Amino acid sequence: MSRRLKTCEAADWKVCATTLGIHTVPDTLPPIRRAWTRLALLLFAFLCVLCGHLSGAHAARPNIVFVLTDDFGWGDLGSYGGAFVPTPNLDRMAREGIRFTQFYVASPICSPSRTGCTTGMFPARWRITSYLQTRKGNAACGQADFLDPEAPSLARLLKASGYATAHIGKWHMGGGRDVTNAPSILRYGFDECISTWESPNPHPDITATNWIWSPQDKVKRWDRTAFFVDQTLDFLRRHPGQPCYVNLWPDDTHTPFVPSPALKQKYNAANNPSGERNFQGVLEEYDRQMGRLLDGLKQLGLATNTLVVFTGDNGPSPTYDHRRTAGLRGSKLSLYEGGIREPLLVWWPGHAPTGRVNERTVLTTVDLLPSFCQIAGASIPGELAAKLDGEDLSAAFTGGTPTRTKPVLWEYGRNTNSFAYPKAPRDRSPNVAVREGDWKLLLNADGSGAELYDLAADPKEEKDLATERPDVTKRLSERAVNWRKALP
Ligand SMILES: [Ca+2]
Repeated sequence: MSRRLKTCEAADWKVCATTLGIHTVPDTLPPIRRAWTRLALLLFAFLCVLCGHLSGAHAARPNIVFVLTDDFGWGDLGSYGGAFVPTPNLDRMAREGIRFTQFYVASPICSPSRTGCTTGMFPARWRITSYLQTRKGNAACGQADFLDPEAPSLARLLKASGYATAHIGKWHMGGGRDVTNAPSILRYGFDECISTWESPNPHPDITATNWIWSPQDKVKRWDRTAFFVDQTLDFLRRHPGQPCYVNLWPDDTHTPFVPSPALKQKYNAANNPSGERNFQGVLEEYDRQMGRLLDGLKQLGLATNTLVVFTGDNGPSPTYDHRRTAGLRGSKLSLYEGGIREPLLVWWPGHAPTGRVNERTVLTTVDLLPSFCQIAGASIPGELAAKLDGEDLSAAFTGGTPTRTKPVLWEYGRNTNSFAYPKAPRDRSPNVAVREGDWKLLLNADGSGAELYDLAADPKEEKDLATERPDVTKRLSERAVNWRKALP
């Protein structure tokens, strides 16, 4: 009966009456009793739906589609000043929703960044501080081979509250290369999954070989995001009357850049998997697919009850002379802003205001778990809530400008042998950082090499204030070093 009632909350009262079994009242009952039973079910269905509307339950359980783009740049989007190619679809998303300018990911590289999205915790707490690779490589980095399936999981919490859940796209929190014992993605709270070679669940149509892509793949590299968008829309179509949570995590715009033959010709691109012309073709197609996603939601009648959140997992590589970071210092693999500050677009017609730019709220991917749970009406057990590094800033998704109360902390890499990146000296950061208010401090794990920046005045991190403001430097250094010492 409880499953039937949940369906009732999301359906109109006629559907609800059907769900409750109005058409299956036994014919063996006397006619009078049959009529009274049907009338009672109709009345009950009407009251169920009325109560759902009055309590806000109907509107409070939207679908959530979380788009995590691979290796994306602040300067890739037109709405953030990018000029590589027109990005009309993602710019439309910004015009029809909210664009954030102070959004951060949990790490400047895939695996720990994704761990932050999944767990609502700083990824170093789960011993993931770089990209997950071979077992030998992971050991050299002092990190785990995969995300502990006992770690908190956003999808698991949403599933427990009645959501249908799917992971579609790159995973990179375990599996691939010689790590053959990583738990299935389904262990992390997903009903369904489709993934790439860096996962325990590679889809055969995109993994003909044990590598990012192959010419033998049934779905070609340049059609892969379209494939993931199709799968996302299909999942939503197959779950009418049930709220859905979908990780749509494409592996564009990660190298190798392999545009379609037509786009390769349009941009006169050579066979250069990291070339700018190749990137232009990939970005144009990626933007087109994001438009297909939004249009598909409208065609399914789901646009006003689906929250779409678009961002990237870490900064770009290559940066093409920092045009892809819009001049921010750093890149992928760096704790300077170019590695961790990402575009964030929130599209939720009828709920999020149009054309809003939020320049005040400092939001991070570890805040997504508590914020999405709040929006979905999913409860977080108290013991788990106390462990989270993120906080509920869901008011920002409907146009508010909440102020965070917790600092943001990062660790990237555990030793200098494994982390001699990026190669450009000016982009290579210390490996621990903290942001508190407008201050950002970076330093080495042993407390040396502190650099202090006032991001409100100096977002490009050009003027180190560590010696000018010893009070702030001392306070934040102690905070960051003590945090680092407490990590497993
Ligand atoms: Ca990435």
